[in-house]
Amino acid sequence: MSSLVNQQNGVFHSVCSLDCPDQCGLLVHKQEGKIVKIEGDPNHPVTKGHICNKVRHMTDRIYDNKRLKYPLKRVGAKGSGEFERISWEEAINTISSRWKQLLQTDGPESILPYSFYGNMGRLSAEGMDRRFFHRLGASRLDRSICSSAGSVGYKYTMGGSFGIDPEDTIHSKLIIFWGINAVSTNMHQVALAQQARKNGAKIIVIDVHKNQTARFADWFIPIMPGTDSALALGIMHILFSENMVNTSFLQKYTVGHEELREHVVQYDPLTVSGITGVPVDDIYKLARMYGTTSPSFIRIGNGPQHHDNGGMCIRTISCLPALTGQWLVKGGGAIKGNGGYLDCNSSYLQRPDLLQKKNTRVINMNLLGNALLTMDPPIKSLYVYSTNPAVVAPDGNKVRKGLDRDDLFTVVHDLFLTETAKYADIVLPAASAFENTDFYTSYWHHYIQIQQPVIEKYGESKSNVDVFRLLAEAMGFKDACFQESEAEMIAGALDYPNLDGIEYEALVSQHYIKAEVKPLFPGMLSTPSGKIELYSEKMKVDGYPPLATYIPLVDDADFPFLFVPGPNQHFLNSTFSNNEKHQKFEKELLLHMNHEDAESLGIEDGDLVRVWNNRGQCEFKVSVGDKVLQGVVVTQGLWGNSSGFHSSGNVLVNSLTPDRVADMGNGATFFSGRVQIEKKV
Ligand SMILES: Nc1nc2c(c(=O)[nH]1)N[C@H]1C(S)=C(S)[C@@H](COP(=O)(O)OP(=O)(O)OC[C@H]3O[C@@H](n4cnc5c(=O)[nH]c(N)nc54)[C@H](O)[C@@H]3O)O[C@H]1N2
Ligand SMILES: Nc1nc2c(c(=O)[nH]1)N[C@H]1C(S)=C(S)[C@@H](COP(=O)(O)OP(=O)(O)OC[C@H]3O[C@@H](n4cnc5c(=O)[nH]c(N)nc54)[C@H](O)[C@@H]3O)O[C@H]1N2
Ligand code: SF4
Ligand SMILES: [Mo]
Repeated sequence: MSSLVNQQNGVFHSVCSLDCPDQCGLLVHKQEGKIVKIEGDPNHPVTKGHICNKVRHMTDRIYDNKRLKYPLKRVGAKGSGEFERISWEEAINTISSRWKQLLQTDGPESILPYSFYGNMGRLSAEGMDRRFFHRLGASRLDRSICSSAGSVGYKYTMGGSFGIDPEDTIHSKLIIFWGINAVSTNMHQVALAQQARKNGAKIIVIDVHKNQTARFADWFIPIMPGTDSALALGIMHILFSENMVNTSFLQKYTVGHEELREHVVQYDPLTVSGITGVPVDDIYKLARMYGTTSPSFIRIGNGPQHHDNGGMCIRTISCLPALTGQWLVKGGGAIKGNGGYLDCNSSYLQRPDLLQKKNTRVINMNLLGNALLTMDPPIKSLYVYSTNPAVVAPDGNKVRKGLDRDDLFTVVHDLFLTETAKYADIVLPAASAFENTDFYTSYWHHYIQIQQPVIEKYGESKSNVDVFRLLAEAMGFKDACFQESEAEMIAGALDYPNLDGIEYEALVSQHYIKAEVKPLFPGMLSTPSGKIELYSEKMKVDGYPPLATYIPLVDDADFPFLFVPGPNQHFLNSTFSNNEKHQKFEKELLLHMNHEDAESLGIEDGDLVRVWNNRGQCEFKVSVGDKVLQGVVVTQGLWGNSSGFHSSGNVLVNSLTPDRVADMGNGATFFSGRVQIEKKV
């Protein structure tokens, strides 16, 4: 195939491929075939030339000498990392012959694809791969590790992933970052908030950790993990009892406000304070600020939904803007996720028809350990791409034990020899996003963007699309869809009512195009009633309380601390955790602990501690202070054990996290685990 890469030196338009809401427009500088600099595209309407430090130093990752250049086969024990170079031909032959054999002996459902959004490109993440696995009839994966609990919860209230246009939030007068570490994870929302602040807006952060975002706020409200729905219900209690609700909005656009008014009587500030740890006076102050400031905007993060009660929690928070009628005010309302606006023609892209209506089993990605260890009939082959489950999936010891199974034939396609790849039989080198053609749809702003290859593929690496084309050919799949070019796939995916008027050629010449977004109100939501459902009959049918309700976390175990291991600033989940520069930026992994707790355990700042529960144990350096409430400990970042710093013990935080499934959407409960701690001697 002739190269599509522009051979010239120069500056090329690009887009950040990482799983980050901001989806920045980039300018990539190339000299003599190599990327020499990555900067923000100043003309991008939302990201405006500013990018994070991670991606400003992305060239270090692209040309990291640890990057995989050619296919490998395993020669040592699983997990040992001993591999030998092989050709692509041998790699594809090994995989396809093994799979053909499995089709005969165990059937296609013995093969499990396992992927996530390591590259957000729609073709890379849910294009040729889906076509291939549908045609194969493999087990299907429920990709529920990130935001599915909250998405389902939000949908019960609002009908789908639709919030306000973030560009409007410069008009907000009150901005609440609720369980989102936006300074690290959504920096352009912070930039917009900063602009709003110049016009007099106040910024509140509600979090379990006094992190960068909390320190940026005008007012930080610390809360006990998993109790946010109680706080939201307490706010509703005061809004109703002090008559700060917008009755005409409630009557016109909502269902169930009378039932809700009666229901929230039980969530009086004293009761709520006892649950949340937020002082009574602060609950009043917060409710009154929210009830009297307009426009008010809530940016709902991932924190509250990575809990046992995460779906209900987001369902509850998302009721708030309706009570004060904020959805009608420019800059008022909420954003949980905006993915619904940029839906594309996924039937075309993914071809579910190739399944031929076979009802193949669906496996929850959060239960990978269980699936590998106990599923009957068993999974005999695992194909991992664009994710690193040995580090990021919950109950990591179980996951790694599953990956260690001798009779499991594992293929991993990645840019690096990740902790997961070390368990593979065959490792395939992946091209970086800058080496591929793809299109990108943000789940926060309303722009759709295109990536065209800037550089030649590194070594012998290949894109996801190319690998699935090869596998389709080797498996003898003759369907025309496996021959389609990237341009054809993109054009087909864009053929969708949502994206009316957005064409492939236009994207190529303009780089980013804003989808035409109809205002949510006045209009019909996609809830059963077409209105905001404060009372949801559908929830009742689905077995949930129809009104927003505080449901305590599951009793995880009799250990004293709730363990909240979130992401950090300079990694993107586990991406960059293996790149030296990013490790240096991040310095080290700390366990944040309240000074009262530390004192009672005889632990001092800087001590090494052993942290354990019945799932596993880790070793961390402690930071003692006032950044977390008593009974809560927090770490940041999905580090690998080979990250090379102070601790010689295990630092894979997911060794400690539960693989219990959240209340909705089969979601993850990373932040609902309990641990015990002792000073290491
Ligand atoms: N720099 C960087 N950016 C990223 C990522 C990254 O790894 N690094 N990851 C990307 C991805 S995939 C995602 S999903 C997003 C996630 O980004 P966010 O939406 O910011 O989610 P988290 O960082 O998981 O958690 C947000 C905050 O919730 C807090 N929290 C935990 N439990 C609770 C609770 O019960 N109540 C409240 N109020 N707060 C709680 C945590 O302390 C944390 O500060 O970021 C994306 N962007
Ligand atoms: N303890 C704890 N665990 C968590 C979280 C947490 O907050 N706390 N967050 C959870 C969340 S929200 C998420 S979204 C998940 C994310 O977890 P993952 O989806 O596993 O994200 P990454 O760790 O960034 O791994 C992505 C991998 O994809 C590879 N990759 C990148 N581009 C391509 C490509 O084009 N092709 C192929 N084949 N590979 C590519 C990268 O090199 C990298 O190894 O982690 C979850 N795990
Ligand atoms: S990771 Fe997020 S903030 Fe950083 S460049 Fe990519 S989209 Fe922008
Ligand atoms: Mo995520």
